[in-house]
Amino acid sequence: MYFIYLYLYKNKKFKTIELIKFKMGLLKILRKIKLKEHQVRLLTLGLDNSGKTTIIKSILGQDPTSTSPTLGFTINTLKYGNNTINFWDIGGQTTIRSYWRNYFEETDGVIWVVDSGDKLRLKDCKEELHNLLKQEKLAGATLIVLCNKQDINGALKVEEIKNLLELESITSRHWMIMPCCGLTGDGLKEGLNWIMDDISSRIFMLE
Ligand code: G3D
Repeated sequence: MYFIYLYLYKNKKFKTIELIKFKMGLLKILRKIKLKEHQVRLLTLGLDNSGKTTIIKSILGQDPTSTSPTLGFTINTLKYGNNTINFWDIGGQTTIRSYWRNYFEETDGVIWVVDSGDKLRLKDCKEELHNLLKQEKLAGATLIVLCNKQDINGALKVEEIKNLLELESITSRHWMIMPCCGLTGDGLKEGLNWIMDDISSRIFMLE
C-alpha cells in the first residue's frame, strides 16, 4: 500500500487534496484491521510499589502475592469478550520513568495505579501523572486512576486522591478514578469494565 502511495506521489498522479484523502483512507483501513483483530493496548503505570504487578496478576487470576519489582516491563494478555487486552506492566522506579515514553505508541488506555497509603509520595505521583498526560503520543488514550491498597488502615479515599492529583484539571480526555485492592481483587473488575467500555465506544466513534 505504502509503495503504491509513493509511486503515485512521485509520479505526480495525486493533487494535495487527493493525497490527504488517500492518507485518511489508509488510516481508516489500518483502524479497521486493528478493530478486526480486537487488540487493545493498556499501559499500567504509576510509582514503584503502588501495586501495578499485583493488580495485573489479580486481573489475570494469578497469585497476586508473588510479586517482585518490575525492572523493565512485562506484557500479559487477557481475553476480554471479543477483545484481547495486552497489559504492559512497566517498572515505576525513578531511574526507569524516563523510559516510559518508549512504550506510548498505539496506547488505547492508561491504568494509573496509586498507593492510597503512601501519602508522602502523592505529590510526586501527581507530578508524574501530569507529565505523562502531556505526552503527545498518549493524547487519545483513556485514563483510569486506580486508588489501590484501600485495605490499609488510614488509606486515602477516592475523593481525597482525586483532589490531591488535581484530576478535575484534566479536560481533554476521558478519565475515571476508582478504589481497589490488588490483593483481594476488589474493584478491579469494575475498573477494567469502565476502561474497556470507554475505549470500545471511542474506537466505534472513529469508525
Ligand atoms: P509495583 O508493581 O507497582 O512496583 P507491586 O508494585 O505489585 O510489586 O506491589 C508492591 C507491594 O505492595 C507488594 O508488597 C504488594 O503485595 C503490595 N500490595 C499491592 N497491592 C496491595 C493492596 O491492595 N493492599 C496491600 N495491603 N498491599 C498491596 P511486598 O510486601 O511484596 O513489597
